[in-house]
Amino acid sequence: MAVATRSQALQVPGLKAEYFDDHGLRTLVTTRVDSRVNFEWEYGRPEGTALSDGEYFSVRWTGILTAPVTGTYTFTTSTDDGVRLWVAGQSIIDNWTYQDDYDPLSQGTVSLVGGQTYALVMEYFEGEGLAHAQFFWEYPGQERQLVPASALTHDDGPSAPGVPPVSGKLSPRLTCRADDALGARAGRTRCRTRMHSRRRW
Ligand SMILES: [Ca+2]
Ligand SMILES: [Ca+2]
Repeated sequence: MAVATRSQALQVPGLKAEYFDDHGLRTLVTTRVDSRVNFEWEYGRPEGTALSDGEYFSVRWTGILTAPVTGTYTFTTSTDDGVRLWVAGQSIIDNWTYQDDYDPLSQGTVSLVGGQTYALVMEYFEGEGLAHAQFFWEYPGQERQLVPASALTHDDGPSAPGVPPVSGKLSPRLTCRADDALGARAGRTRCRTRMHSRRRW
């Protein structure tokens, strides 16, 4: 697959962020710029958006990632609930499922060249209850950190080339229950999933 190496000419800081008022990336209600992905929404509605509430929404971040060094990059997402990540057109993380509260990390690796820029797409959905989304990287000489705003830009245009097609398909609705001790104690519903986070090393 072609690696998207980009010109700097039309790039502006931050990621293009599209917020959808459903958990399948269909009903776009707000488009804005997010400098990076580091959100703890808890039970609330994401501030600054037209989402109806903090349940059943989704987000697509698109932009351009600048690689500081040459080497193997490990990308890690921490999300409640589902997440998909593409870098340079490659699927790095595909965990479009309801996340276990205690195991929200998804991970994947890709080799990048220092000084080059790469197309980036991160998609996320929230089902019910708590919600958060964070995006980390690590690479030779750099321990895991949030991907900083300084590494993220996007094209100031109607669409970002290199974005892979989005199916919008969601796994069958899984059973949510509040009858386990922890969920009851926390006053919240937990969603059980039979799938575990997929890790690719
Ligand atoms: Ca919620
Ligand atoms: Ca949730």
